[in-house]
Amino acid sequence: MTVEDLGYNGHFEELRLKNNLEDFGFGRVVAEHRERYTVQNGQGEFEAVITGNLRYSANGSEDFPAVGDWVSLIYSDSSFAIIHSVFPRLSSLSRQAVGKLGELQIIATNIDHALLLQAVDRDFSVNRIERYLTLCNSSGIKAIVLLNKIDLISRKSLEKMVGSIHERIKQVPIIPISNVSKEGIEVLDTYLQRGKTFCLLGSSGVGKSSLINNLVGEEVMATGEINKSIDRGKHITTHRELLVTEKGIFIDNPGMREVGIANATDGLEVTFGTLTELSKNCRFNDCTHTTEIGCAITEAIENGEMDRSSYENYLKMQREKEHFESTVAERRKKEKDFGKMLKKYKKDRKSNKY
Ligand SMILES: Nc1nc2c(ncn2[C@@H]2O[C@H](COP(=O)(O)OP(=O)(O)OP(=O)(O)O)[C@@H](O)[C@H]2O)c(=O)[nH]1
Ligand SMILES: [Mg+2]
Ligand SMILES: [Zn+2]
Repeated sequence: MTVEDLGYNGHFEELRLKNNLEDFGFGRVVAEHRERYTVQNGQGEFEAVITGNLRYSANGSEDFPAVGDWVSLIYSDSSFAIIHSVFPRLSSLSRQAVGKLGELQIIATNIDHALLLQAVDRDFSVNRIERYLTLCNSSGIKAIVLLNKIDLISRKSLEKMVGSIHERIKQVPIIPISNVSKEGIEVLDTYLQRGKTFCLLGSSGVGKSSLINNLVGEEVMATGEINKSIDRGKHITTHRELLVTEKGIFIDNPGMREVGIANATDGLEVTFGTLTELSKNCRFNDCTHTTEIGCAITEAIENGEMDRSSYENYLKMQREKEHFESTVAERRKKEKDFGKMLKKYKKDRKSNKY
């Protein structure tokens, strides 16, 4: 395996030289288990931990290595290494960390394409596709929607589904596929490329790992059915894993139940392009598109020119984004106030007030 097969390219080489990292080894993070990382350098895999310096200088979870990252390494022996630094990321897919309001969780980094999977039998939701798209768009990651398990429904139902996505989502390829009949796989194949990174996203049981097996032609990933009533909350895939193949680099993920919007800078604007365009005609610059008179969006909905569910989905995510941002701002303020207090205390102590 070469580093190019792993996704290395001129851009990362430039970063490596610019940051004076010639004396270090380097590799890509292929798995993470609670701050222990598996790094592949083209020759083999290494178990790795981060330097104390990297840990203490980290401002948040986003400064820690994530699956997909290129990192510089200090080898300690043939199977262990220390991660010295994380290369600046080309892209990073993140969401609101589950149960930790105002915190980001990085899903994976340096992704070229996201493969957004939904199963047509019980998982289908255009709202959720828009949600995943927003995550992708806020990081400039191109997305492909894959409607899986089409062997389970009629042609007619499939056409209806594809139509309902097209009504709300433009400019994103939608490929109906089946891991059972293998339909659509050759269409997906045309998007794949050796050395490019594809991140598979979707709920548990939609067939992410099955698709990887199908593309690779062997059972490299565990797959299966989980009895929802007995094993609530379980996943077949339990951790993120980056897999290098002839057809491309695939990042398999455990199914997600929550896709919380975090810092969706531009993500919403891009996902809801029609709505954003329309909003330029609103009477007020700070229109919230809810109760204002002269709102071009509410007007377009009344006229049937704009999809109401899409608009409601937009508002919901916009609120989440604002909530995330205000929580972050509040925390920053607290930290700043604490810093000020500490400074004052030190000053007062110097002048012997205590
Ligand atoms: N009928 C049908 N079943 C499929 C298809 N693809 C996958 N399955 C089945 O769906 C179940 C779940 O597949 P997985 O590949 O494990 O799903 P996953 O998305 O990786 O799930 P997690 O790892 O839990 O996130 C398995 O029983 C697969 O055999 C398909 O195209 N058609
Ligand atoms: Mg899986
Ligand atoms: Zn408006």
